[in-house]
Amino acid sequence: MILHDPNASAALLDGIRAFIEPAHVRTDADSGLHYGRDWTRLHTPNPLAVVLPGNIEQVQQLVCYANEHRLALVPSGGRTGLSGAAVACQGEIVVSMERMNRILDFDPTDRSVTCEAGVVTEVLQNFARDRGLYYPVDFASRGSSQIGGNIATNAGGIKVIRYGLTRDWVTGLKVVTGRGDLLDLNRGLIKNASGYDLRHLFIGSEGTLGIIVEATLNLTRPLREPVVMVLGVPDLDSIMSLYHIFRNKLELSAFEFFSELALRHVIAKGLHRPFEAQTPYYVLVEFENPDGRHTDTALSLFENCADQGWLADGVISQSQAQAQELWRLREDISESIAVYQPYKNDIALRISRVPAFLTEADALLTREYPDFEVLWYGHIGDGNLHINILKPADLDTVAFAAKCGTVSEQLFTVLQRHGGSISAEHGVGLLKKPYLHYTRDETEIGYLRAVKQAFDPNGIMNPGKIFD
Ligand code: 2HG
Ligand code: ZN
Repeated sequence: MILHDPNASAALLDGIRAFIEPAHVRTDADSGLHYGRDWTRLHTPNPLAVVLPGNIEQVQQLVCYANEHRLALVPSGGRTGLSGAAVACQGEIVVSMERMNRILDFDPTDRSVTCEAGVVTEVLQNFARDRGLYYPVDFASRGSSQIGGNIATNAGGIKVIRYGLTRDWVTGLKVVTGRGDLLDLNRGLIKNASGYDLRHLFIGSEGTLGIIVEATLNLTRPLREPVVMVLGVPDLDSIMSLYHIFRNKLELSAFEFFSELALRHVIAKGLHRPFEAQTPYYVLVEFENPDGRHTDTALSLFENCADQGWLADGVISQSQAQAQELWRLREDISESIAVYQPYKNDIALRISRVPAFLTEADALLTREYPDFEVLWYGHIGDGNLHINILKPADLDTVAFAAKCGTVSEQLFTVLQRHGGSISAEHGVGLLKKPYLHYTRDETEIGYLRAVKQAFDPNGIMNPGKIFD
């Protein structure tokens, strides 16, 4: 229970200023707005304060103080999340990791790097690249998202088909639990069969168990001369046929899709069509092609698929610059539609279930939203679909959210029947909380609550996120 008395807030914040420099305990409206929300825009930020600790000791002191005074804390990274997990709309204290942004250690033998939680993803990627290595967890918000936030949502992105999720790269974590204890989890070990691996509880915990303060991450060798193909596809079934055939013949580092309706939004922002033909769907395939060694295979796959009627047109990148341009057709979609306040779905299925689900979901959405613009895109090679429903200009936000909420129940009923998850990579946060039971049954949620209770007995860590 959070016992927050507004009249006492000034004194409480002064208490924090005793161990964190006053300049880093902010209460101005701009900071509240800036740090009090993520990329979702449904909730109005209303934090009590924004605190920017500079080291682990200050984080620990803050958590202990919050326990003593029953203050709610919202851990905050780059705030690029899409589920409202970093939103502070109930007088919480935002704990921004922004100042804890140092890369602390690099070991070429271990091929690992240790950094503070506030390191921006792209900074880490560049750090690895400068040492001839690669941090392969990648997504459009790489320029702002932070490692701590990535870990807290188990971020996925565009290379999962080859490299897995954030979870697969974390070999060590330092966390301050909701009790204020500092845990040093797994310490970079590859093998460690010494009981429960608490590191994995914190990965994807969305700030509800404690605060991630430091991480050790594996690096790998960079992709060798990656090549990108964009293919124009007539229907959803053909996408799956392409997936099978391309995956069997090439080692893919990405297999993404987007619809013509989605493409139109990035074209409107100034990008060029990949080729003249317009098809209902497009697939983006990426694979390594050192010395052009797989070009012939890719071209013959293209011919075969065209003969089968699975694709109508396509393009293959001739340079890294062109590959990046083609990537933008997919990566820029989310930002290009933000102005329409889309209702976002980020669902996951086993790949074998994707075709049947797609058919049912497509029929449902066409029936229920005949007048709404529904955009399909995502990491279909991972079984991860982003279904975005754009708000019609003449519909107010509340009515739109209500309608989308109703259809979500129907959509998630279908998803549940196919054994899917209501979130693949964006997390539950506030937005998907009402639907968690479609993915986790009550018994399992009971265990989640027990875990929360063990790490955060006073319920101060990001209360109201994932479940109540
Ligand atoms: C992406 O894959 C991001 O582009 C955002 O996960 C997805 O906008 C979305 O729904
Ligand atoms: Zn995504």
